[in-house]
Amino acid sequence: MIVPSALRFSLPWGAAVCAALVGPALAQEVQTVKIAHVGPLSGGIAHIGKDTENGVRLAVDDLNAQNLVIGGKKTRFEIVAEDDAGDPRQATAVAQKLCDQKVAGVVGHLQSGTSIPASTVYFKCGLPHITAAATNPDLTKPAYPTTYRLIANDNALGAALALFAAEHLQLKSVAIIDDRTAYGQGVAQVFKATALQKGLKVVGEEFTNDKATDFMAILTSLRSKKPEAIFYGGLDAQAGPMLRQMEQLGLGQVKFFGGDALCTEKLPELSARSPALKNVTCATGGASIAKMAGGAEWKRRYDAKFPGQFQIYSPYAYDAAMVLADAMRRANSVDPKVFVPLIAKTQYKGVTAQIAFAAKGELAAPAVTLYSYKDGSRVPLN
Ligand code: ABU
Repeated sequence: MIVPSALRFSLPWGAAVCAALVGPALAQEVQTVKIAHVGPLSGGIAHIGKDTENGVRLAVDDLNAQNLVIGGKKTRFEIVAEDDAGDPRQATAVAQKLCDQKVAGVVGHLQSGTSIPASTVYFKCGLPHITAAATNPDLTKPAYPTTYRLIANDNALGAALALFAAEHLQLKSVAIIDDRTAYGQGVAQVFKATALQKGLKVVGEEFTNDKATDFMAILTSLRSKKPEAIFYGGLDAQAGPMLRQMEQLGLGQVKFFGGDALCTEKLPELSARSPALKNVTCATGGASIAKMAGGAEWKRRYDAKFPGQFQIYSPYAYDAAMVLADAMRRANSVDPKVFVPLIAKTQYKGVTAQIAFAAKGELAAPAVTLYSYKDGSRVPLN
């Protein structure tokens, strides 16, 4: 057959135009990927929950700016923000809802008491979750392939504080209070074990709960034991009033130690700017913003978007969302069944650190930072 020359040339040219103008739009169907954030958005530490949620919001915006194509589809990310109110039962209900909703991954939960029961729900439905804040070591004990932690755990936090008390401050006696939560009790036990190993005397132990506001009775009881320091395993919502009441009871010179959940930007306000704030040393499971490569620039962007809301773990929540998306990108799939096995093999340069996971989903090389408060602001000591 003889093809007329005009037609011979016009057909391929027409096809090329078609591919250039129409083809990519047709080929790149858009898919929406839901990443959930779960933490307490109500109750005493809603400000910490909001901070980590903000971290995920920033990550979702940054991911969308990258115009990722996964599995041949243009991929838009969306946040699903859920409130577990810091309550274990609400946390498992939310976890089941997210399984049913078929979100792709979860950043959360924020607390150990909520993360531990929720982790079993996620394991059963094959949904990955990465916590940016829950620190009880028990979270990773079952070695679920769906559970990851992006910060140091309480073994590191409690031990670092006890070593600081014994070796740096050369203290000889300490009293311990915890809030009976998985986190508070756990971090207090690690602190106590290391303190005893280092020769400190534990002169008194008391407990409270994570809703309490009046600590006069337990502080009065501890005052008679004359501790040089008090360790509190609990949240900033209790630590703030506790510091104020220590001052009122004449314990204003007693050193005060605590883990990450009280080591917030809001602690000065919660303590009504008590002079006892100057005695606080607290530990968080990661590097300070100043020590993160690109941390200052990230914080500038966060503050511009969420003024006055930074607390502790939003950069880790940001990286947790990025790690989930990175596994999807490497797997070329947004299906958890396909990309979950790749999370364990993560090598991701995040804002917070170079991220890789050790066995059971713990971070491979977590940092610990100690902080104190000067002139009403939190400042890193290392
Ligand atoms: N790690 C502080 C947040 C509270 C928790 O682990 O329960």
